[in-house]
Amino acid sequence: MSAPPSDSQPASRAVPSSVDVVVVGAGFSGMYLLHKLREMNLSAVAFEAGTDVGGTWYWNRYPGARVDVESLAYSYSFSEDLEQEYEWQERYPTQPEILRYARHVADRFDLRRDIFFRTRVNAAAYDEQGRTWRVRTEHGDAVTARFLVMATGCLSASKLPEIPGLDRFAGATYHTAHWPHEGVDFTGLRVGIIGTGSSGVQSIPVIAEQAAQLTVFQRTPAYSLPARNRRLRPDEIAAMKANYRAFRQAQKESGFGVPTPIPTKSALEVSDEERDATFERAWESGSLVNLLTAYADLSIDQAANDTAKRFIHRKIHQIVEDPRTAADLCPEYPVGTKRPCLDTGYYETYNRENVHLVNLRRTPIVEITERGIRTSDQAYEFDVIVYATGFDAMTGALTSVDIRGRGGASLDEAWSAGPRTYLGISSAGYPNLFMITGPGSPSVLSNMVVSIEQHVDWVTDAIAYLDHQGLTTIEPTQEAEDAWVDHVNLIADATLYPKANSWYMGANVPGKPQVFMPYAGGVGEYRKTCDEIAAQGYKGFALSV
Ligand code: NA7
Repeated sequence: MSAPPSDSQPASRAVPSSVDVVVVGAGFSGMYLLHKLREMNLSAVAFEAGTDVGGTWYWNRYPGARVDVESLAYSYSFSEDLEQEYEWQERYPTQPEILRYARHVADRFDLRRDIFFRTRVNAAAYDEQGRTWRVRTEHGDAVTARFLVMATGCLSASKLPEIPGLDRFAGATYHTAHWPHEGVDFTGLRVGIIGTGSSGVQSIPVIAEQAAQLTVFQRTPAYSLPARNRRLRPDEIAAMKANYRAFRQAQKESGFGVPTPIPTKSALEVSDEERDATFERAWESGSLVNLLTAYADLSIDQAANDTAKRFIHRKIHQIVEDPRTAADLCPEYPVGTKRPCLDTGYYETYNRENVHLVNLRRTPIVEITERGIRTSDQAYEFDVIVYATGFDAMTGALTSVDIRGRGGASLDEAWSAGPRTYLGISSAGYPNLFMITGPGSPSVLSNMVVSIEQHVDWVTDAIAYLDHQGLTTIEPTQEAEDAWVDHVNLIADATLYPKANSWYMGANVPGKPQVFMPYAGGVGEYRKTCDEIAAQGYKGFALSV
């Protein structure tokens, strides 16, 4: 696997022996945290495995990588100056444009001086006597902190497929989440790609334009909508900037962190013509949220959801010329229960002569060989294999650090039957440990920047509250945590989400317990709950002096 080269970052400085807060990760969460902690006059350091800021947008440099939330909405709201002065170029910015934004924020707020790059955190142990966390890095440094915040992101621990012979292939291999910084030239090459989630769906059309041949190995098809990306017009940027405060408020109160009208109608109560026209508008709009919120019951009623499924199947059959390929591209699970994708020319790509789809449901991969990939019916030869096989999502980055709470209890072991948190922010037995957008919070079911800002604000408010009250620790009670886990499950079970084998459920990692990890009750409702808990003196948490 080709490793990304290092591209920047300051020379060696000594890691301080003690700070108020250790932050793990310098993506959008870690950056905003550092900024807020500084404003509170708290000392903090962040450790980051990459050579620069950006998190997800630092690592995922595969061709065609874009965000699926519009730039003017997928941006920080904490600084009005930043909001007003920053110039987004595209409706759905590319990875380089988002990384440029992250770097701009790091420069603007001088964040890098508190970040140690090229530094993974290996372990963190709670010292019950000292009421501090002892955090160890891969370089052997240790730092003591009153608070530990895991700003490690939901999609950071990348995952290779469990296929025999992975090391045998003689050609080049790349994982979409560890793309070489200098890019890859596929010109004239025979390329095999495994995986058709967002990373596959976005990269396949771009790779197909360069490669001599592209063979796509698909286990589960994705539902994908055309992004209809374009350059932003000056008038729409100006209109948003004039209205930003109201827009940000609407984001906070919305279901997905993207303001949309709340649907009231059932998909089953309208005529076929009306429904088709509604879905057509959503398809034309290039917005996932417009599709997912077209009717009130799409996420909870199978028959309602089937109407959206049939609409998208029809679209796929209209676009893809070969009927068998089109049928193979049509998903069967309910729309929206696995992360839907936004694409640029994805289905059209299958009309190219140099692109071939292999349906792994029919002919599974048997092994990787020295020359390529062997399925149950054929051996394929490649110069390059691309793994677009995703992540150990939501928990992988948390449990890959050896976190030990009270009595030396391992977080990894405590979560062996699935993650258990209170609000997706904290876990019983782990005082003063916070997670940003952890499992049990809306996280990946939302515009991540909105959820990140909410969690960072809530966590820093909690720290300020403790300091103001002369308290030292905060930790959820077991009862509050159990009740929250039950609540998260109850909401998930009222939806169609558990009907798909998705990474939301942990289903993509063999052996991972299958529980629905994000909170599906919506960003606005969730925020209200968090605010009420704080207003009631952090109800459900044990606070101690
Ligand atoms: P995803 O969405 O987890 O997609 C990974 C893809 O790789 C998916 O199609 C998987 O099929 C496939 N996969 C994984 N393991 C295998 C094996 N062993 N054999 C064949 N195919 C396999 O990751 P992405 O990086 O595309 O996107 C992650 C998120 O980033 C996305 O949801 C957006 O939120 C942004 P499966 O579905 O498991 O059958």
